[in-house]
Amino acid sequence: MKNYKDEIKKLKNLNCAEDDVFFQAMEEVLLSIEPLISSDKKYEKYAILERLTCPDRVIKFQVTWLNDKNEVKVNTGYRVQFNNALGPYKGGLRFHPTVNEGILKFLGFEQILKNSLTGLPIGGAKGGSDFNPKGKSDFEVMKFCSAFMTELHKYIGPRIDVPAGDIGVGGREIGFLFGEYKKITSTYEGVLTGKPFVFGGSLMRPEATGYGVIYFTETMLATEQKEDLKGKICTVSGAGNVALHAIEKLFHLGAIPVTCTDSKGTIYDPRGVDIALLKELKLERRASLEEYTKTHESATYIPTSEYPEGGHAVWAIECYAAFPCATQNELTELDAKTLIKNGVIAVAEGANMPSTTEAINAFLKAKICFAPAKAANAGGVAVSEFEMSQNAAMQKWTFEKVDEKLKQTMQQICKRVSLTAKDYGVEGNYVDGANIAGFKKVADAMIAEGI
Ligand code: NDP
Ligand code: 2IT
Repeated sequence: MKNYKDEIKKLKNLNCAEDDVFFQAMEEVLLSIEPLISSDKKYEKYAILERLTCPDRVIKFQVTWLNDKNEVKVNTGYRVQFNNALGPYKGGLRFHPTVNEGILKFLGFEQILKNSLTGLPIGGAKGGSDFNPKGKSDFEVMKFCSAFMTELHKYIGPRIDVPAGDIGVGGREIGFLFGEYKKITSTYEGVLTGKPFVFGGSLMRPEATGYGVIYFTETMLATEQKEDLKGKICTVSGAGNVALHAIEKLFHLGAIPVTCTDSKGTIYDPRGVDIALLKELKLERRASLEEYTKTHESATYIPTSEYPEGGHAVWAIECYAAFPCATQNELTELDAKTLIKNGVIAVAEGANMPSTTEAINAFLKAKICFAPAKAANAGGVAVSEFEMSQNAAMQKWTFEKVDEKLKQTMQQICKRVSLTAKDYGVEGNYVDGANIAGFKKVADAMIAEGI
């Protein structure tokens, strides 16, 4: 390859790589894998970079549904089937007003390498819609999900593409989507994961991503010979599925998680976040975090609008370990510098790409133990694959069995990432380790499968 950096610029200009967040995710990977690409001509010969940075296909469709006032509403639906070298396309669906093709390409691209790191037979995909579930009645969400599946069902199947949840898509939405798929196809099969337990869901899938992040962090801290989380102050962003369960597992280990956030503000509760109240507010009532302080005078609520441009209140709180679990680019360079100044030891990403490129570089330069999303949050998709296995075999595993397998998976990912970093001369750099290990497996499969 003549000039690697020029080649990256060229990839940015391909029509399949037009979006900022997608390029951010892609550039990080391409820079990490340079030593591998330069050392073996086969990747260039088989045009792996060009093939891996362009989705196999992008499906885009109209979703038309009726709201409770019988008004016609129109949204856009997507499924980005990125790469199936290792197994059926696999990845979540996001329902959020910001969803567009670029965001789903970034998420789908990350998913390929994340799924590869799990060691399980799953390819990478992502989908969703610009539909906003907030403020909608259950019947409106149901009608939207039915309309969405009317189109999506043509492209998915248990051996083809298996969607799951992500932001705005939890057990309720997966249930409605599954019901519609079943009705249209007259089949009862594991075409979606994250299903409620009563009809084919796996125990522990709701907990898996958050618990997995903490299992990964424990292993990383031990590998890097740092103190464990017991008794340590931790900060967490987000108040959804991933954040809630990361907070829960931190409590199990004797840590003290003191924050959570939603799109409107941050809660800082120095006594430790009240997990029961958080579940009630966010899972049952879908309410704003502002309500937390009504019953908890010890806590402070800081509205997002009150914090200076370029920084976030949650990352200004002193902590041993920080866990960004809300959304992409929510932790900036300014936030990273504040965390470092305040003595943070570890940062583990529960959300997908929550740290900006500049923030990651600051962490790496300061030798913070930094666990990138594609390694740290792979527990969710790993348990999704366990759900696929259970469905295919018509079995139900116990909570303990799934938890043990999740723990082992996270430990194995951590070990593999850390060893790969060492092998490539970047010991302690889990970003490069994850990118190289994830890429190598997919690329080698693509070469073996021919063009
Ligand atoms: P949820 O929808 O359950 O929760 C999302 C949380 O993030 C909410 O607290 C929400 O606030 C907040 N949030 C969403 N968008 C924004 C935004 N633009 N600005 C500020 N806050 C925002 O989603 P999950 O917990 O499932 O997902 C969180 C992250 O984890 C995402 O990056 C997702 O891709 C990633 N992830 C999820 C997995 C899973 O299994 N669910 C697996 C691996 C990664 P509000 O309540 O106000 O909307
Ligand atoms: O980003 C992710 O890994 C997810 N949203 C979960 C994907 C899955 O298929 O369980």
